Formats: sequence, C-alpha cells, structure tokens
Amino acid sequence: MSANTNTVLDFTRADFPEGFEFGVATSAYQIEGASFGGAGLSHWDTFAATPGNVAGAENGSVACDHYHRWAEDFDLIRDCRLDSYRFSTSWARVIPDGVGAVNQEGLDFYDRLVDGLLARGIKPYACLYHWELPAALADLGGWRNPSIADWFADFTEVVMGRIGDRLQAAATFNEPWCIAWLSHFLGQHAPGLRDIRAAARAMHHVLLAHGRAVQVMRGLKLNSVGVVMNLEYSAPVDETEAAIAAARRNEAIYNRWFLEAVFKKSYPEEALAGLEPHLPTGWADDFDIIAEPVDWLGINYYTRKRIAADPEAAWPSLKEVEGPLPKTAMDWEIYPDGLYHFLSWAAKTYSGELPIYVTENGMASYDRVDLTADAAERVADPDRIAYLNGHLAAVKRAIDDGAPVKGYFIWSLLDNFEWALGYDKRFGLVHVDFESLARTPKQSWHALKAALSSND
Ligand code: IFM
Repeated sequence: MSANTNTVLDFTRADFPEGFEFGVATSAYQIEGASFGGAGLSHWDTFAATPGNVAGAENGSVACDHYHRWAEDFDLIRDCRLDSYRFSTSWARVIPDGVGAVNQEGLDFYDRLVDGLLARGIKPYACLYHWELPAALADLGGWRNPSIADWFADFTEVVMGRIGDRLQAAATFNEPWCIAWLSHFLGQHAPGLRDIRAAARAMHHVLLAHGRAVQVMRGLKLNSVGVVMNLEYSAPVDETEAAIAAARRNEAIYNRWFLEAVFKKSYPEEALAGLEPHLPTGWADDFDIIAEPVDWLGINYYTRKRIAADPEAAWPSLKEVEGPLPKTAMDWEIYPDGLYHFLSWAAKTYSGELPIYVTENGMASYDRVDLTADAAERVADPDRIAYLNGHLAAVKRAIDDGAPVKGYFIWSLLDNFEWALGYDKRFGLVHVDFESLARTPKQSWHALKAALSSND
C-alpha cells in the first residue's frame, strides 16, 4: 500500500480476497423524498414536524429526490465500479397505514430499483426497516406494542414476496439499538421518548419482529437473510473499577443485547439488571423465534465512546466523556481499531463462520466545494479519504487474522438527511446541492473509482 496523500486510496481490489464486495449504503427516508408516490406518514414525518426535534426544522419530504432520480444515482454507483448497493424499503411507502392496503406505486418503486440495479450489474442488498415506522402504528404504541412483530411479518411478506427473488441479500433491521434505545430511552430519534419501560419493550419487540421476519423470508425460500447491528467501541475513561463497570454496562446495552439474543438466546446480565423489571411478561419464551438462524451478520461501525460512571444518575448511571482523538463533523472520534476489534470479536463470540459484512462505515466531513474546478477536484474531502484508508486497513487486518468479512459498504452514496441533525452533516461520496438537487462526485468518489478500477 502506498503512503496516504489524502487524494488517493491506499488499496486496490487485489489487497482483498477474491470476490470481496465494495458497496455503498443509503436508507429510504434519508434520500427518497417521503412526500412522493403515495407514501403514508411515518413517525419521522411527525417527529420532524414538531418544533425542536430536527435542526433547522428540516425533514425528509424531498430529501435527495431519489424517488425520481434513482437512475442517475445508480449510474454513479456503476461508474464508480462498485459491486453492491444497500438500500432500505419504507414501510409507510408500501403500506401507508402500516397494516392492510398496499400502495402498489410504492411496491412498484422498489421493484424498479431492484431491476435498475441488476441492469447495471450492481448487487442489490435490501433492508426492510431503517427507522420510518408508519405513523398509524405509532398511534398504537409502535415498538411498545407486542403486535408489532405480526405487523412487521406481514410487511415482510408483501415486500419480499415482490422483490425477494432478485436480491443478493435481505436484512430485517438496520441498527436495533437506534430503533429501541436511542429513540425510546435517549429520546434523540422518533418517537423521541425517554422512558425505560418503553425502551425495554422496544428492545425486546424489535428482536421478536426480527425473528418473525426471518421465518417469513424462509417461507418465501430466501436463503441470504441477515440483520444489521451497529456497534460502538466502549472505552472506560480511566482504569477505576467504577469506570470499567460503567463501560461494560454501556457495552451490554449497546453491543451485546441484540447479538446475544440472536446468537445465544439470552440477554446480558449487566443490561438485565436495569431492564428486566420493564420487559414484557414471558419475554424469555420468545428466544426460539428471536434466534431463528440467519445467513450473515451486518456490522455498522463509526466510532468509540469514552464512558465514565455517573453515580448521581439513575441506571445505567453512566455518561460519555469527550475523547482526545481527531473527530469527524459529527464530533465522533476516529478509531479504526474499533472496527478491527468488532469484526474479530463478533465472529469469535457470536457468528462463527457466517459471512460478516461491514454494512456501514464512513464519516461526515467538512468538504470544500468549488464547482468551477476540474471534475475530480470540485468537492475536496481529503478527511474522508483518510478515514476510508484507516478503516479499510482495519478490515484487511481482520481478514488476515481470520475474520470472515466478505464486503464493505460505505455510508453513504449521497449527502442526505442525517435525522435529527438535518442536512448539515455530509456523509456522501457524492455531494448534493439541496437547492438544485444536483449531484457532484467528490474527490473520494474519484479516488474510490481509481482504486476499484486499478486491476480491471
Ligand atoms: O445516517 C445514519 C444511518 O441512517 C444509520 N447509521 C449511521 C448513519 C450516520 O449517522
């Protein structure tokens, strides 16, 4: 590998095993334009319409207008020489009320996406749920209501019955921790609750819904079914017993709760200590459904957090403390060793020989835009190139040490709606002007194209 100059990537395809896939990831609400095509309202529409929830009072009603511009976006994926694309399906677009009548226009849209990818030689990876719960189901308690497992199973049947036959792989959920904890305990995402009982129920019901969806997809004869977990490295702020125990509690809630349920039919003790009183009755009987075997594991990784004990606060009695490492525009520390750790740890502890995909990794950066410059220099994002170099080196190291990693998806193809932070945080390989919606490939897109073409 050559020295990093921040305008080139330090790798070629030949540095990775034969068949290793390079891809990009997006999600429905963040790019499609939720107001188009007869979609129902989701809880992200209503959360964003409530003052103070989203920076700049922004929302996903137009987003990147991928709903109409998907062909141009897929050309950008193909022209970058990427192998694979990971997208999500919006429940409210397909079934506007969450249950019952199907919006054919919505289903046709996802059918077009899959065919459009295949026509360009790009492998389609679909994720059923990336956070936009239909508002009609939120009215019924959303993830707190145990019936959500059956509602989600029905949604799975509708979507996968239509597109499942042409997918490279399907995932049930993107980032169950965000669906449950970030949204029902920390209150940062829709539905914006800060309630331990709601959080505990969501943490269990999302897993039950995962298991039910796997069953449905098996019934449809899909044989590449997985789930996407987000993992965050949890480092004690110092070597005190209190800090070590706090980091361990954080890690149990964040990283082990979902993996342990799916692969070991249990929940970690440190998390149960606070959550068990709030779990639904009979929770332990659901593990046979939750642990329906999967075919692959997706890991989303971005950063580490330094954790201290907070004895003044209620359980889990911990707080984050700012770390010393260089940070992205999200203020997230850049820590590629965490990715190395998780790839090896997840395989050894949970998923064994199953293929692992890095289903998201990337950064929000402060890009320099000069649309009069030469094509490759119009949007300079050297920090993203350095970030990708660091993390791809970590992936390579994990593979060399035996982790069964089969692919790496960059978050994200386009600058997009970064949830409660609006459009200000730019994660794309492709710059989006949110006035004109024009797309401009960044320097990182050009660097990636060069790296992936280098042994054509
Ligand atoms: O934008 C999000 C995405 O929706 C889920 N994973 C993390 C990304 C960056 O915050």
